[in-house]
Amino acid sequence: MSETSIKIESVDVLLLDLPTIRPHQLSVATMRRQKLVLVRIRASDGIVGWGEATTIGGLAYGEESPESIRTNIDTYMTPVLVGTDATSPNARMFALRSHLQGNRFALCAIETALYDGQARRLGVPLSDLFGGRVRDSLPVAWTLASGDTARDIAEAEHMLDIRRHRVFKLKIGARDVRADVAHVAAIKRALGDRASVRVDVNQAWSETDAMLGMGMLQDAGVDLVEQPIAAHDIEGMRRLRTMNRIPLMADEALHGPLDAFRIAESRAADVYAIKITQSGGLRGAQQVAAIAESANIGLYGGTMLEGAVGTIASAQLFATFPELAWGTELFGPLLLTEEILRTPLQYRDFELQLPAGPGLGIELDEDRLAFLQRQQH
Ligand code: MUC
Ligand code: MG
Repeated sequence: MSETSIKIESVDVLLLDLPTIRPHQLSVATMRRQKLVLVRIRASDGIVGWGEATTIGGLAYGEESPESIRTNIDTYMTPVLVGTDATSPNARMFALRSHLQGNRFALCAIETALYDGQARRLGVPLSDLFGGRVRDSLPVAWTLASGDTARDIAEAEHMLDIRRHRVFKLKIGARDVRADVAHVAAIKRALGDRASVRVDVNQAWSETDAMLGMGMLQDAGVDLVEQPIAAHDIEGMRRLRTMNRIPLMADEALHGPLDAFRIAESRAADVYAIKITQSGGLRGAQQVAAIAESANIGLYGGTMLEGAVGTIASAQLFATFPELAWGTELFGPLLLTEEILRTPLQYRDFELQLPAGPGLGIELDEDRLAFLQRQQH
């Protein structure tokens, strides 16, 4: 192993609390704002790498909050990183993992920033460090989550008109099963074959709710049901999968390669929602994809509603997957009212276009970041 003289000089965590374009209702939280967690790593050769550890609804979705991520990075991770070789993300992540348990989101942000820096140093897109792209753009679903059927239909029609999305994921589980299914069925009836309609229950159903709901959703023409029951209930997911014909996608149940292996072994899902944060980083997510591919499980590129950094980091990795049958939902930046890039991400013809430049291929507007941070105080 060759040590270079290029060292990590600083690791900064920036929290950025931004309004959403409309309330975003999930069974676990209603989001009116999103708190981005950005990580910036500077190296002694002047290269700066960026990563993101954004989560949903404080502690409502996962066991790391924006504030705990910042504290844990500042207190326990930065001291392990500063002064060490900036050019080997693998060596750095190995060293970090031998100092701590868990903290998948924080580790993802650090790993992404190290890979971004190293790819910029080498002058290649980040995807090249994961074997290279098989596609230059990715289909992107949109989540209809206003909580109002007519408003959701109008929003979907608008997205179809402007050719931004033709796959819609509906957030359900907060209401009674029959009321939720009626809402979904009305949207599917209005959109017909012009769109794929899917639902995300975010673990809200019991197994009996799910037995009833999945049958009715299939009859309504819905294409996919995401995480209908509790994430830990792999046996219940296996039973639901065998008793229903509508495909079942694992989301919260997937915390990286070990879960991917366990769920594949139990045949408890048809599709995996791969998220780089939930997988503990890009390499973990690549391993989840490899397990899914070997087990004939379909892939879907998931999001934690990150801003531009986490979104494009995910896109750089997902673009290297040979099979991505269910597309992605990398729309996070479109849910926010503020732009933090010098050139916004390009969404057109129902797809997110991957940038060609080195590293993540984006340039953060640091003046804008500073302005938005000042506004919060
Ligand atoms: C989730 O559970 O999938 C992804 C899209 C969205 O609207 O919410 C997230 C979280
Ligand atoms: Mg989900």
